[in-house]
Amino acid sequence: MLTRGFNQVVLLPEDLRASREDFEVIGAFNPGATRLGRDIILLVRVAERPSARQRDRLYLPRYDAELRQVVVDCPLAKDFDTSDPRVVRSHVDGRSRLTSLSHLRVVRSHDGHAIDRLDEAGLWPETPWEEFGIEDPRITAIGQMFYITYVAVSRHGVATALASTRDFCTFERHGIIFCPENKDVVLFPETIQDQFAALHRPSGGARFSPPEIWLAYSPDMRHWGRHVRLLGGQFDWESNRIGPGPPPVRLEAGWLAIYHGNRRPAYASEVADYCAGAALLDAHDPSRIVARSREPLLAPDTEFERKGFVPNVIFPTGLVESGDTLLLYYGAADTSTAVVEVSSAEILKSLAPWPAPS
Ligand code: MAN
Repeated sequence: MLTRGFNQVVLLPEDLRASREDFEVIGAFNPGATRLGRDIILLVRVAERPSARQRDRLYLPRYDAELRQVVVDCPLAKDFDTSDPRVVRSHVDGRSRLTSLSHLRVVRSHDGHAIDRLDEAGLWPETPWEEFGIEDPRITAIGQMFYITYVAVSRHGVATALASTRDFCTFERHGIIFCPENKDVVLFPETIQDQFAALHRPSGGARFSPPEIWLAYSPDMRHWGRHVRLLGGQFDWESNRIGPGPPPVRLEAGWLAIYHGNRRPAYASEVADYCAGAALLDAHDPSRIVARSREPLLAPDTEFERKGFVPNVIFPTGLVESGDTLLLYYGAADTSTAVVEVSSAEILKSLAPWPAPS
């Protein structure tokens, strides 16, 4: 485990006003991060839900692309499995719904810690593929452009879409780039042998799909191929789920890719800890792993990581270099945005050579 530098919450749900009077903000978390001029920009996932409560009903928000507005469905609670606070599953037709609806909001900071401005700008659900919200953005700067990969959730599944911006005031959408089930797609900030490269996490829960991170290439960022399996959940702390965190960052030693791991639950309704780990990938051929974490780099520890909408979650999504230090942004307990200062040298020192010598 790393010695943590300055580690703090930078944004809480109560810092944001809900988009409607009958909604409440329950999460401001899992942010993309980048530098723009002198500022650090965070593109934060804001999760909202109806504030109405009635014991026998659920209040499930969704964006209706035909009506072009958010609507709330109120089915009977007894018809759903409600053991996971994030998602409920119908006993009637087996379909799943999210309990909140997320959009993405721009936040600015001059030092990466204090929030100076909460902008109105951002990305909101707009298409049928975003019916249950847009989540967990990652930002990659390439040339003058910032590319944003984000998770688009709908009745058709969990997909990844691409958007771009120059200024974080206006955004251009480029549609779905990885079809369901695929999320946690992160773009490398440089081309590799003249191709764009991405890490992605296909088919989380399908019968023959263990938790794995894959690598893919593209000539234009829209069409992806040359898929290769990069790494799987090898250790207990990453035995259930594993997925890319922030976009990889180029160090002298190679590509540093921070990811999340989630342990297999001990009982059906448990959501076990989400921790952060890292891998060092070869600079010229990122399909080659040089070293990786055997133990979590960061595990839930502070009160704000241990308590919240989903307790015991560290979900890293943004990374900004600041000299030899890295500012690592993460969602804490699916509730707030936190930052921790970590030294890249210390991360590298913590990694074990891979494949492990026999
Ligand atoms: C899933 C997604 C994330 C969330 C984690 C932890 O991967 O819902 O958005 O942060 O679980 O709950």
